[in-house]
Amino acid sequence: ANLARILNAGRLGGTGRMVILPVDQGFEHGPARSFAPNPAAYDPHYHFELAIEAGLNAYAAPLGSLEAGAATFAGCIPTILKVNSSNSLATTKDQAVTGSVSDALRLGCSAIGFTIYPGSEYAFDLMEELRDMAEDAKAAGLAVVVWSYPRGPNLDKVAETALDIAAYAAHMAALLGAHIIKVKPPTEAISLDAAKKTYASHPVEVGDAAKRIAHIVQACFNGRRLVVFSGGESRGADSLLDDVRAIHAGGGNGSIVGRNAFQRSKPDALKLLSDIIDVYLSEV
Ligand code: FBP
Repeated sequence: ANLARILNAGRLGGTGRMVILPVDQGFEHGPARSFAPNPAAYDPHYHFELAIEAGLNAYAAPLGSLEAGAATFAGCIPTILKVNSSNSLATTKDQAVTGSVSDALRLGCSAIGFTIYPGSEYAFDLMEELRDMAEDAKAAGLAVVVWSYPRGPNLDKVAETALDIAAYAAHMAALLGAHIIKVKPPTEAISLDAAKKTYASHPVEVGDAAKRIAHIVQACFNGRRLVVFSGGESRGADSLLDDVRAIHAGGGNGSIVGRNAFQRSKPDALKLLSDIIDVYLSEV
């Protein structure tokens, strides 16, 4: 029922597609780097309002942000409590548990959100933490959203988004029991150097952007799990919309767009989010 709340909300309600606003960048990257481009975004109420006015499916954020808006926006939009967090001052590719299933229930959330870093020295700990939290979340009827970001000593920036690595990370999130899997849009395939004694995949057809998305969907149980793709750093609307068209054409379930939304002025963000939703409402 909680997954259905997300799927049935907003302008995309009932289509199987979704657009989510994630605002954990203040934690992950720092406040000024995240919010200085649009200072209104220092206020967590701003993000609730933006997601609601844009007709999005859900708003995802860490504990403090959801608590700050709970009294005002209760029941106005499905929320996802991000229950682990990293920060840019840290020296390890790890995440601290910063929220709980009982916090999510107290705040009326529809889901918990959890980041894993396949490839990190801490990947197994993160997966075991996710296993425990997902069991509790599911027992309480909450959906589980997994941010699966390949990251670690053997993965450079190119490998982090490489198609075969991204598909592997997405598949592990599905195997860990995620209802919604979140990855970055995949770039070209790359099998890691055998000399490094790390992952070397079966060759994957690189294809165009839509074919790459289709391969990620295939890795998420052939479409039996929902998969959404992040927006990344703020950039021109045309480039972001090209990604969204490829996600739509490749059978992805939607977008989770943070910086490209809240770092723009509100009218510009509303226009861009509306254009993104229109893509998902169009015929493939
Ligand atoms: P964006 O649309 O801003 O990229 O948000 C998606 C997201 O996953 C956030 O939830 C998270 O804070 C951020 O990307 C992490 O980005 P990175 O670790 O690549 O800097």
